[in-house]
Amino acid sequence: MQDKLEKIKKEALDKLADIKKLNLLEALEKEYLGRKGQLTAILRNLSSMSDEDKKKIGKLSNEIKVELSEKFKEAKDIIIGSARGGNYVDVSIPGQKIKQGHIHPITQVMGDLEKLFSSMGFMVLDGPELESDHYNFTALNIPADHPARDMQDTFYIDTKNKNNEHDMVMRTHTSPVQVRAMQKYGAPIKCVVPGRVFRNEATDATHDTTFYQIEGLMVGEGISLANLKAVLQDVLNGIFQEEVGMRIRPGYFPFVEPGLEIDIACTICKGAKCPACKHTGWLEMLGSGMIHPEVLKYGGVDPEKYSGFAFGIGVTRLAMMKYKIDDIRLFNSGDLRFMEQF
Ligand code: FA5
Repeated sequence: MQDKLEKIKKEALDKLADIKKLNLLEALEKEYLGRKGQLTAILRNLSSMSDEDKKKIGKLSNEIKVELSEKFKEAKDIIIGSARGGNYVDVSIPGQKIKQGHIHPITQVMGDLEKLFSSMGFMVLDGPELESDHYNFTALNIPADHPARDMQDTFYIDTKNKNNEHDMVMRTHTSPVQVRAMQKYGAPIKCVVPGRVFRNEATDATHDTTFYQIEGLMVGEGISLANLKAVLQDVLNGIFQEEVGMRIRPGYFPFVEPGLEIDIACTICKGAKCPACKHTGWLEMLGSGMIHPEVLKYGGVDPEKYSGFAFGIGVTRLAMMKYKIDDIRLFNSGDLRFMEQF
């Protein structure tokens, strides 16, 4: 019986190899696998066989049946495909839905900021994330032994300069590009610098180790804090699409004089006090001030002739306020349950 089965299989496959027409293929399939087909007849006869044969012959018959079915299907696909010029598409197969992503909420806010600043004539510039100690600190009036270095602890890279000092850092802010921009373009200048920054610090609802800032710089003759306030108020109103409460406090940054910290009214609790605003109703959003004469000099700009303001907005914090997110760490979490809401 085993030989008979192998013979049926060989015969079917030999005949199949010569078939080029669909009606002949269907007839052949019927001859072997149809209700009255040769293979079906053997399977139907299994009940009259011994237990041992039932097992052996039944298994082999089924294997041959599966193999022949597959070969018939392949041959059918080929015949149908070539009948339609080889471009056969089975429109009855359900389509595969492609999952569509979207822009990250921080990128959305950053794009809005760039548009707003561009509309006011600011250039959009870029700077390196891996920055030299010189641009990140020294050129911003923070020499090596200055205690202000402790305000922004960072990640030092394991390379050393010729004085055997670690001199490359993951930048702690976008401010290094202030000096780079002045050196490249001189004064007058109006630019913003969006980018990612890094700090070695303990995280909480409003602090992360990796976050985004946008630096702003406006240097010219007769620039004052009044210009700074007007630009920032316009941009914040533009981002939130409403009048935003802004609070200006004195703040210390060695690269500006005077220095300011600017808070916005908490959009999450509307002043009712929540963890996102550390129960104060306000959230610190940016540092700013009039550029220190030493920094202008590092940038090759004459402080006797020019003055300018600079600011560094915490864009991740701004995104928190815009989308009413009460923990900053969610933005970098990669958690799709969070991301898919935007
Ligand atoms: C600075 O980074 C200064 N470079 C800003 C500046 C620019 C001052 C130009 C003067 C002139 P500060 O460390 O305060 O300052 O950070 C600026 C903003 O970044 C903060 O107001 C806050 O919105 C955001 N920020 C600071 N640290 C974190 C953090 N760990 N996680 C998330 N956002 C932060």
